[in-house]
Amino acid sequence: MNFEVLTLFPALFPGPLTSGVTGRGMAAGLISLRIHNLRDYTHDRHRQVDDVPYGGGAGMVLKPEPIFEAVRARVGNGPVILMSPQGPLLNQAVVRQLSAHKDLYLICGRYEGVDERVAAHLVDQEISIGDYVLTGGELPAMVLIDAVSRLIAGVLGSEESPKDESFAERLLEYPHFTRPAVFEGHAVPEVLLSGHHAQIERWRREQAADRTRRRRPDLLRGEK
Ligand code: 4HQ
Repeated sequence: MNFEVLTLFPALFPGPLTSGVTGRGMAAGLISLRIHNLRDYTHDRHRQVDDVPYGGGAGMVLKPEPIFEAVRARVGNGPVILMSPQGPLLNQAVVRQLSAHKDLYLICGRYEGVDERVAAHLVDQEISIGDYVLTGGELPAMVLIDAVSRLIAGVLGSEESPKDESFAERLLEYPHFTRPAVFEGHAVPEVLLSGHHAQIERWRREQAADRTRRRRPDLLRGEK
């Protein structure tokens, strides 16, 4: 899987992606990142990537030309994604769909946003990582890269590999415990020490269902 990232802050990458599972995946050649500085796609003396908004108002808007040029210079034909709070929320179903592509193009905006003609005429999908306002699309792009990367074959070790992703998309996880069996007077649930695999399975299924009902009823209604 190859991620092509368009950004005004290339130094932010690969950043946290070099650590842990994603770092290993990159070192193994299972994941690659290519970072493109949008300023390299300007042609004027000042290498201007932004301009004042038509109609007035505060802040600057990213100009369309460098973004169109950077995307049109692309090699693969994977979808072009704009990280934006205007898009549908990223969830595990979207992550799974994205993981089927060989290349993804991720546009990271800054300032007040990106000229609307980018979203309207260049981008295949807008994706938001949540209903809050960040200073740029780089952290959202890293979130997307992280979530997609762990679904690429070989990136997770066989031990870590999630057996049933469809299950994971509809329910919260059951609680996990490790040693010691009693910590500061708090004991691990008996059943987990019993070695009775069928009972453990059942307990975990019940716990996952209970927690989801209590904490995230929206998941059970299929809203996500
Ligand atoms: N942005 N999910 C980039 C976000 C955001 C989000 C705000 C995107 C600033 C320029 N992106 N603009 N939430 O907050 O994806």
